[in-house]
Amino acid sequence: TMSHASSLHPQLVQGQVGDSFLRNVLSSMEHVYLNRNPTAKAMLDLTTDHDNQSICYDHLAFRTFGVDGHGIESMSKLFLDFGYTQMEELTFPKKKLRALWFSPPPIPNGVGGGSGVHGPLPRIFISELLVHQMSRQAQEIIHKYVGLSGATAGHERSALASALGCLTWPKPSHSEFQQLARESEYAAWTLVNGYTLNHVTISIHRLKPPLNDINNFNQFVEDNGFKLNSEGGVLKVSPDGLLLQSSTVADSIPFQFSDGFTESVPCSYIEFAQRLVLPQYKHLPQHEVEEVHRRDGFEVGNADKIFESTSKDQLTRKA
Ligand code: OOG
Ligand code: NI
Repeated sequence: TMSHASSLHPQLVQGQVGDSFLRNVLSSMEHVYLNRNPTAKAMLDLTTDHDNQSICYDHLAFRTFGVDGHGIESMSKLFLDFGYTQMEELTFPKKKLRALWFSPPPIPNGVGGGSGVHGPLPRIFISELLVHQMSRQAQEIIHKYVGLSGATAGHERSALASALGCLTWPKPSHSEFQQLARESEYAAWTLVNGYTLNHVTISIHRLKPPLNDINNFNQFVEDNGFKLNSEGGVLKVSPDGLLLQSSTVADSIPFQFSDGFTESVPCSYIEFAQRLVLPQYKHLPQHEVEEVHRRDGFEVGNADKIFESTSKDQLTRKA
């Protein structure tokens, strides 16, 4: 079958038109995210204030239900259409999740020149719940909402929903939310947040000193009164020692369930990533080091703990 990307005009995919459209979509997603998540907004503002800093996003992340076209592919389509490349798979058997990440198109379109979504195009991390591995009860709830969404092809409108900040399915009842949360907090999160941005990640190594060191940055976050996800330790380090990540604990937002009950539910968080220079480029003078010389990709062990940024344990944790 013909790939989706090839059906678009090459100039749209690789030229100014496509680049500017994609950035407009990302900007709307970011707008929804910043309006709902005061911690993320404050951290971006504080980082920008530091020496008139321009910020680069390392990656953006989304969550999905892996069933009937509503999984990773429902969200990845947009990015593949605009020149992204699918990269490695990550699996999380205990959490019943899998993820794929997508690499941005090569320069010049990837560069941007501005800050945030107007800077270098970010990597994209999309995960999905392995719905068929859930209990029958949980599967029934998920199939109900995904089915209602499917009736109006909601999975083909994931980017639109994300940019608008709305769900592609009706609001669930409080008991359905709780039922899912008992089995998988990821499932419950996805039921009430849908395709909205799960987090954006600030590229720490691209900041000015001293905040270009993630330990200094973590201190900066805590000095400003924000709580970091402490699961497995605040700093998550890949086995090769080259990918360092940390994240805040998600903000919460009041959610009105279909039965009229209103309760606050976890929303989104902000992540920080420092990618160190690969051993084969260690000799390069610092001013010649570019993103391609650094550790790329993601790490299962780090990601497994970062997922916990929206968990009840982390949200209710005292200091
Ligand atoms: C994604 C957690 C993993 C990373 O950078 O490894 C992650 C999520 O919470 O949906 O963000
Ligand atoms: Ni992330």
